[in-house]
Amino acid sequence: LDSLSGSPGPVITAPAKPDYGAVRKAIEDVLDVDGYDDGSYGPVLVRLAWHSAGTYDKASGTGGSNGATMRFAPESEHGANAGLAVARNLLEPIKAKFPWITYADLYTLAGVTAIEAMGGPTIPWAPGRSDAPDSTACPPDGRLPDASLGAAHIREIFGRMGFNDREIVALSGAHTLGRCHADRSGFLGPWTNAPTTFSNLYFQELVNNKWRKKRWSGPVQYEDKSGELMMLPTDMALIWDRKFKPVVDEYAKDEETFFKDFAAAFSKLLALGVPGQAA
Ligand code: DDH
Repeated sequence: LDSLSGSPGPVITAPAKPDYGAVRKAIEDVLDVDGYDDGSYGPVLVRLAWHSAGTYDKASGTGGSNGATMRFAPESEHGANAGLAVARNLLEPIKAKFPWITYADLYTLAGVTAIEAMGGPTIPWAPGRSDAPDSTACPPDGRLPDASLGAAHIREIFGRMGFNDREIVALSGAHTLGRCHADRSGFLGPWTNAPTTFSNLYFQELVNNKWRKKRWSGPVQYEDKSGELMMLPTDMALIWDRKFKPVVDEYAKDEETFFKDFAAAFSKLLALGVPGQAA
């Protein structure tokens, strides 16, 4: 189109065989940084992938990772996305080095690469996303879950994307990674004592630890006896709901099944609304 209109816009030609392995390697190389959180950008990259995809609405086919609309306001400024500029900015030099990859593919591939690098399962991932040119396709605010609510809200949010109870619990296991930041979400602290290792520890903590309301001036959250570990109200909903709870128990005992189910559910999440990858 540029040549037709006569304007010398940038022309980015995809290589004959795009080397996604090289992109993965570049992502791995920026993960570990002493002094950032628990020493890894892995968790925040996983959150970026999830928030870019978790806006999907099955009924209308809107939202989802295709388009990488989180680059634009208003989506970049949605409350749920506070702090994710850290992850997007981290990926900018990689986008500059591999200009043929779309932001939408890069954001999702970064989440997959981070999970695998942190010891998680192999996540089936395929390219094919394109980048929206502007904010027109940004989803409305409110499509991502509200941590202060309960099981009905969780089912409504994930049901809209097309997930069942078992998939919801599996996906929630991502909270084995990372932490809450007071200046991003208002909540504070990690869910596990190994927040840069992908494992079933989150489920073990939910089931085997004792949780009580934290006494503080912040939003309602739960803490264990040590005061070091936390759970959100939506995390507690997984053990308070009689349909979610047996799945939590199962994953707490059986990490292999959790890994298998998580890989399938996370892969499905990243494929929602992507042309040719419809779940
Ligand atoms: Fe989450 N999450 N998440 N989450 N999430 C937060 C952090 C991280 C909810 C709320 C929060 C998923 C589901 C839910 C990750 C991955 C996933 C924080 C803290 C809040 C709040 C943000 C901050 O302060 O920095 C709620 C509510 C739900 C829900 O299901 C009801 C899912 C499905 C995933 C996924 O990846 C599949 C990760 C990783 C983090 C840690 C980020 C970090 O910087 O560390």
